[in-house]
Amino acid sequence: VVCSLKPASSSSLSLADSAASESLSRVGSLSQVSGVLGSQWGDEGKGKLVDILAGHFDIVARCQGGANAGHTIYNSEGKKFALHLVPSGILNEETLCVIGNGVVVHLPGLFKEIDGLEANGVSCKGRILVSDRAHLLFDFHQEVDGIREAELNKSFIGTTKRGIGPCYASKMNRNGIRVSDLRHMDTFPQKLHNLLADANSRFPDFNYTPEMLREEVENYKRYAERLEPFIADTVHVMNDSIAQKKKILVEGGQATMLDIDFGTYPFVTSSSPSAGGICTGLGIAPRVLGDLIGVVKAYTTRVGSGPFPTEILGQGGDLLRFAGQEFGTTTGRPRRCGWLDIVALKFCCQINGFSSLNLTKLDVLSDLPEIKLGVAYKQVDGTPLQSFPADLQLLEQLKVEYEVLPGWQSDISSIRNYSDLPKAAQQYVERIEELVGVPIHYIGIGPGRDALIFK
Ligand code: 2SA
Ligand code: GDP
Ligand code: MG
Repeated sequence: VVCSLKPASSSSLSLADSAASESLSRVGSLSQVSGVLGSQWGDEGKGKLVDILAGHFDIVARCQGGANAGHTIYNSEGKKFALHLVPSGILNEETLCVIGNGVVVHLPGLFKEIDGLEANGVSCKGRILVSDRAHLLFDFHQEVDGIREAELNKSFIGTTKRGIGPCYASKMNRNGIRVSDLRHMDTFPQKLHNLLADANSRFPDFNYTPEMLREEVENYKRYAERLEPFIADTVHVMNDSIAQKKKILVEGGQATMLDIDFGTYPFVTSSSPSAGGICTGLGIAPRVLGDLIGVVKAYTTRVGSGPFPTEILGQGGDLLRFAGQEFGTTTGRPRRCGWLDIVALKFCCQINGFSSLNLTKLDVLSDLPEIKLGVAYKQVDGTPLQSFPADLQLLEQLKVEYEVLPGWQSDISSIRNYSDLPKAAQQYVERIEELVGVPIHYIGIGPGRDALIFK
């Protein structure tokens, strides 16, 4: 039963002294190339951890996705920033932020984000590199995203309508346009015409006009000029930095359960948010990858359609949504809420080989008298499932077996040492570790920068 939950506060500021030395040794010992990846259906709080760790890394790099991502972070004064394309290392002045070849880049959106950061005192000049191999996401990709969703009618995916699927489709169709093409404005109009004519032939609701092409070419002449100082051969930058022993933190967007291969297809995004996407999206070798931290909410949320075995429908879900302020960072959509799904989490740990986990939003569960963990899946005939199934019909029908743990029913948001957490909260954390077989090294107890317990 979920009852009388309060909304989370965002009052935390800088790292508390008691936790500081512990945090420094833990964070300092992270591998030269480390990663922070989502291990549910997104919005686990990846941005917050990346922002906290950024000070210990020379580079923070995005490898996949685009402005569908919404990463919320707070600076030391408690000011809120919602990032979409710019990596969450941007608030740390010393960090170089790389947008890798695997990312799809909507230039007007990127410039708007940079302008917003600059207006709030965050200097971006010389601190952001955009891969010359990254694909450009045009306004028409966003329009097509909407048209496709409408065509799907009741089976719509629930995309962010940021044009992500259509842009990756252009990439795979091999008629996409890349950042490096902006350096050849003589051939750019023909390439864009081919792309728009292709969409025009496929979608009756898409009205391509010569005026549209003319306007967009003029826009992109200006964008090309503005982007020039940001453009880099980021594959070279990444590998050269590795050779120079610089430290790199990779920031995942979305999560493994939304992965084009491993997620609940077709209710997924169009990129690879799991570990494999790091190599393809940045051009770095698998052998250089070290620590990968899986970020997991103490419960589960999902935004958009698709199976969600541990979903809490009705009032229980509403209360969790209110307590956790579960609304999309990019679209503002209410997120569906449910219990922590251990079967899905184990599947994610397997695929990514996480070295540790960051359990986030433990504070949101603080008022519950009891908390459930989804520990096993059974088919309707009672046969247990060995792993997270591919079959969507099976996923919709299966029964989840729950373990019920006692709640702690006290405010934990100002606790900074693991041993000070109520016994029931420790029991919850340790039971998850035991079931999943991966240590939880970081525990989130609030949205602020210092609201992190190092275990
Ligand atoms: P898309 O737009 O093609 O990538 O959508 C496909 C599916 O992927 C989901 N998706 C996300 N899920 C959670 N968070 C995301 N980012 C935003 C946030 C979402 C928002 O941080 O809150 O604001 O609504 C994200 N991006 C993509 C999407 O819901 C579809 O299920
Ligand atoms: P991301 O996409 O994984 O970076 O996550 P989002 O930023 O979309 O959503 C996570 C939300 O939870 C943000 O509003 C964060 O500020 C907030 N958050 C992160 N960690 C915690 C935590 O431990 N407790 C609470 N209450 N909020 C958190
Ligand atoms: Mg998000």
